[in-house]
Amino acid sequence: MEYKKPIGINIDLETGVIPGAKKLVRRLSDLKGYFLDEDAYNELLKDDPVVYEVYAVEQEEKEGDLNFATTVLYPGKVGKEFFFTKGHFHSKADRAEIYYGIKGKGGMLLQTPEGEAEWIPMGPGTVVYVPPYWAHRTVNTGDEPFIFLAVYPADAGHDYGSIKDKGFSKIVIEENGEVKVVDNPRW
Ligand code: M6P
Ligand code: ZN
Repeated sequence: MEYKKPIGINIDLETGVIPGAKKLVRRLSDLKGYFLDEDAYNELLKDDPVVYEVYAVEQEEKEGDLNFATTVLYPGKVGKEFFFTKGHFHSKADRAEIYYGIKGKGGMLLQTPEGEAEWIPMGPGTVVYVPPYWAHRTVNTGDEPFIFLAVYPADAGHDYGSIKDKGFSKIVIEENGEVKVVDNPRW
């Protein structure tokens, strides 16, 4: 039997960087069609800001193994809508996931395949259990980077399809200086 080497690694709790991890950068241009306010989107696109970065340590897509990743989700809004991650179901839909808040302020939108949505506020120390079958998207509702760790089965995969097309049934906006989770008018 060949055994893999264990990994022990320190996350930089200020920046979210995992040394040696694979880095993925998502800019606003990668999120075309995701935000409601198209005029605000196109205006902001001139600068094409980085919306989030992911530092992932991933294994072969095999049952039983685990991946982990930090996400650094920058503060910002497109119109009234706070910056968010794309959001996905798992390709193997019954795979669960754990998130752990490290820095900043935000939350997670979760949704069943039938469109029942839940909002869970997150800050440093918050653990979120994403049950099997729930789509999940994180949102930065603060004014500094929102940083968190995610641990997920190596064979979970990402299914972006229906979220890309329809979004979530709820959106997270700022109105009169308040964070509000309201029905998505396009749903
Ligand atoms: C977390 C994990 C990753 C995911 C990332 C960004 O770190 O859930 O699997 O890729 O967030 O989210 P998304 O893939 O939806 O853009
Ligand atoms: Zn996931």
